[in-house]
Amino acid sequence: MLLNHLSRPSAARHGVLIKGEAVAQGSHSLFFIAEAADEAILQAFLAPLRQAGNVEVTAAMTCAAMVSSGGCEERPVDVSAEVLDPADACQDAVEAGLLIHSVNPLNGETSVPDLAGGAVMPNGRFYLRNHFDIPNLGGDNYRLSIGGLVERPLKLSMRELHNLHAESQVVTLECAGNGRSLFDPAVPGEAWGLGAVSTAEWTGVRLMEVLERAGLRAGATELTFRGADSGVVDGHDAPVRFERGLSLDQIRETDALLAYEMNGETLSPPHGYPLRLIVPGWYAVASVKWLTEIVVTDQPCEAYYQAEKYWYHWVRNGHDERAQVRLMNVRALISSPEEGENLPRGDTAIRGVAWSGAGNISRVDVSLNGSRWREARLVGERRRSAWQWWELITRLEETGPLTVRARATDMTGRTQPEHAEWNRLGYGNNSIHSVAARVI
Ligand SMILES: Nc1nc2c(c(=O)[nH]1)N[C@H]1C(S)=C(S)[C@@H](COP(=O)(O)O)O[C@H]1N2
Ligand SMILES: [Mo]
Repeated sequence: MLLNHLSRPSAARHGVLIKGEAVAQGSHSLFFIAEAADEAILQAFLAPLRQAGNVEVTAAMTCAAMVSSGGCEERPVDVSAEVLDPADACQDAVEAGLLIHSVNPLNGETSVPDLAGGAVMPNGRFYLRNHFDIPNLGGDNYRLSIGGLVERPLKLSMRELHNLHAESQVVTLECAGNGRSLFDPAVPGEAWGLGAVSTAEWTGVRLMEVLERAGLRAGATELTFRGADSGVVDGHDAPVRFERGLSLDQIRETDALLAYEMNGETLSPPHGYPLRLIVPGWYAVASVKWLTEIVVTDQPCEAYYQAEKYWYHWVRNGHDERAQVRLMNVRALISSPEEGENLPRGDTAIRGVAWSGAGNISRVDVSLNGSRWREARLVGERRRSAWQWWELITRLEETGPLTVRARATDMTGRTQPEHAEWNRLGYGNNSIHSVAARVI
């Protein structure tokens, strides 16, 4: 009851705008930033919570600091010059409207109704997924080093990278854990709702171009990408770096980019400043941020986030089966109506986005209250690695509950399951999205 009361539509009905929220792990506290015309409105809205526990209201700035410290309790933070202050980074994310899951590392998702809008997400509302502290790299001293099985090891400054031919690509990034909280039974890991996905236009240099400059030596088949971030993980005494690998074939197939701009702005520190990898079509774990080093080898990468995480572990007929997490599954999300929304009778537009790592979207079908699937109209440009807008105009004749479901199919014929297959670490959940609204 209280959670429903705290939902954004319910808050809006009370004249309260919720701008961000956080739950401190291990302590039964909920923090959020809310805006209302005056404090009395806010206090009235909070009354049901006061019956269940303690409520404290403080001015917004202080409140943002509380949101930040709330997530920091368990891990002491050493704020050195080389990492971003977690409280500042969190405050920015809260103010931009991200739903904060944890503060250190900073993780926050885009709110699904916010997906409605332009072809790309504004940078501030682009979800954030970090495993460790956010490196605060200086652009002037930065060098990208390329070594291993190459003819000419390189150390490229940002100026040198900017002097190479620039390319722009609109690419959707989705966290492999997006939708994890909807798996039943529950799985460990960041409990993402459905908003760990966003789209941006990325500008930078084609990775192949840089590799050609370095010159690949005979036998070179694999690359390791090193991020500047590191930290302690379960089962390892020494801190591990964030590192991922790709084969040369995978790089050629995906046309990976070394990006320094996001939607025309210099990459921000939380999104990987000054340089990140963008691997179109792959779950975003492949798109290493704060990229400082590329090592060319003849051996597949065995780093922690390659070998121990980002594997599907299915349990099939009592046996474990595994496969590496790679291309994004096909998926549609409904951005309008939003959960719990009241729609007037008459004409309405059902809208959302759809994407797939394996190919363009060929169709999106919508079903209302379990009726037959009806094909939605695909809106805007078809881009290979970016989400596709879709819309269905329909007439709502009867009042009462309205369940909206949307299902995408891609050019390779892949479509969405009713329930995605459960796996131990909760990756790739592309179950058909369902939204419960009401016609009034
Ligand atoms: N260096 C580094 N790169 C990283 C990560 C990270 O923690 N460190 N997280 C990865 C994961 S799991 C995701 S989903 C995306 C998130 O990118 P974003 O924060 O720009 O949305 O970055 C990927 N690249
Ligand atoms: Mo992710």
